[in-house]
Amino acid sequence: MEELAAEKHVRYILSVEKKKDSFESVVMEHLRMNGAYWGLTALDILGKLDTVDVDEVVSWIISCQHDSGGFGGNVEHDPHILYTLSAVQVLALFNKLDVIDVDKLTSYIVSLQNEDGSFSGDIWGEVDTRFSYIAICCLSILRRLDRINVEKAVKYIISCKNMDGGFGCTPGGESHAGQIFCCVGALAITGSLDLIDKDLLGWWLCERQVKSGGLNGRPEKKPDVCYSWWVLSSLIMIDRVHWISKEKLIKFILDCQDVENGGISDRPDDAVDVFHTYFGVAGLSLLEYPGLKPIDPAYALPVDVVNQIFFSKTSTN
Ligand code: GRG
Ligand code: ZN
Repeated sequence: MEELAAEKHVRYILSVEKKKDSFESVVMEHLRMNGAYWGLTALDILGKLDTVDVDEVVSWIISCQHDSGGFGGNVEHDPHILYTLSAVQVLALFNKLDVIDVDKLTSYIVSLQNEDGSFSGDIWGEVDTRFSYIAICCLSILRRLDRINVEKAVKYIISCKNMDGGFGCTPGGESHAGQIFCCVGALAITGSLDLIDKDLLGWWLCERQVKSGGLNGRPEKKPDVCYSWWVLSSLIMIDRVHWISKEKLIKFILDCQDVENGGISDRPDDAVDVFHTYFGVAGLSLLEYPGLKPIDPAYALPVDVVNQIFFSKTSTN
């Protein structure tokens, strides 16, 4: 079996960051905040975050915060809750959460909660369980969960639960592994996992493993490395990870590497990108692949970063 080409992946991630005029960077312009989270978290799991200029990243993040408190995907881009979580996560990686205006950020997220407990992604109002997860994850990291109505937020998430045990983006929406990660993650963070039928959901999730060892996101779909995150983290949170073959999944992820130039793709022989490189490395971390830092399945941050947020002596509430 191939081994993890860790050094090559580090070099690939650093090169994408430097090539700001490349095709991938131009396409990703509006997603730069998410890209920063994917690349930097992967570097941290690989033990190489110290190769990054912290001050440069932090001042760029600060320049993406708006008066409303929310963050844009890049300088002068509109704020959205999707980029706001990435900004908070990157600052957490560097232990720099104190550089931002937490009250303003908190009030931005609080303003996005709707009467039924759901969350909108920005002022335009689209509702999705992705945004419920993001709001809950962000506020938990900032230790401000008490500022929203958690009970209603949880009730809304449960209203998106389907007969097959999975979750969709709104009530009645088809079960999808990405939405399941969001709903299970939000329920884990709020201590509400007892509201899930773990055997039923575990059954749906473990059926996502296909012959090649990879996982898909819905029945009849192709396997894709990013589901090594969405499905696997959910299985871990509900304590059913032993229902899939870890060895076969490790092999599938390793088969998606570009062992010459670094990077990981969605499936073997496709072109690599930072998104799948991150989810491949994060998936291997969840699978306890040697040499990688462990990652927390609910917060999607390295375990030592999460511990530093919640157990450091200097942090106050
Ligand atoms: C901190 C990890 C982290 C996430 C933040 C944005 C977000 C919260 C979660 C996104 C969850 C989600 C919906 C993921 C799915 C992404 C994806 C691969 C969508 C493609 O779906 P389809 O159905 O593709 O078009 P398939 O794989 O079914 O062909
Ligand atoms: Zn994918």
